[in-house]
Amino acid sequence: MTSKLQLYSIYMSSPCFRVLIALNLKGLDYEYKAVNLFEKEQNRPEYLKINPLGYVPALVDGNIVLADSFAIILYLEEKYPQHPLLPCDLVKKAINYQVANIVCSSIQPLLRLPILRYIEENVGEDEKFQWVYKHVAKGFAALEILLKHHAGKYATGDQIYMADVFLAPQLISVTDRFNFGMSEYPLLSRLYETYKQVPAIQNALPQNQPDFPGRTS
Ligand SMILES: N[C@@H](CCC(=O)N[C@@H](CS)C(=O)NCC(=O)O)C(=O)O
Repeated sequence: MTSKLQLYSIYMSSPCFRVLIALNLKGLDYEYKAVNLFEKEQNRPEYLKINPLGYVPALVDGNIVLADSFAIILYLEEKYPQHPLLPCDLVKKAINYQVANIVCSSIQPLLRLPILRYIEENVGEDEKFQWVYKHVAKGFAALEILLKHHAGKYATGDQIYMADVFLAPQLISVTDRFNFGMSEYPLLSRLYETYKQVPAIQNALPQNQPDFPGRTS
């Protein structure tokens, strides 16, 4: 008997959001294991055995334990080939890696809660927002240029791929959390509107997760 996948996650994390979208697109059933970052559950010894870095998401698949959304999504792609998240075309595949990596190494890490809390407490609230806007604007401007020659209905064509899996949570989280204006990014704005209609993305939204505050089931 194969055991169900387990996803260690918190509702408000965009890296967790990425993995949820991938699981949904591939139609994989999973058990949601909430890790409360506000209670510092990520630093408890039992969680550090799963991810020694103390970050969510982490995925358990039988005796395989994996952390980091990029690694988890590539693993899911190879193990569960249904609904491919990477195109066959070499260039389009590389663009998918590039977009995913821009999001997960040049935008999202700069917006982590401990960093923003540090700036707010040691420098000021205005500076915190300036920091967010500066780094999001730099990343989005690059993505807007990069995707100009690749986008179709989705980021790299007419199918939803890994680039979208990383982009959708980033677009949704900066608009919801920081009220970031998208008017200078027409292509990303169009993708944002498209993503909001995709069931696999809707189901992965923070407010649809079992640990979202106020949810009873
Ligand atoms: N590169 C990692 C980043 C994961 C990450 O930043 N997780 C944050 C939540 S969004 C976290 O667990 N933070 C806990 C902490 O800062 O102690 C990935 O893509 O999975």
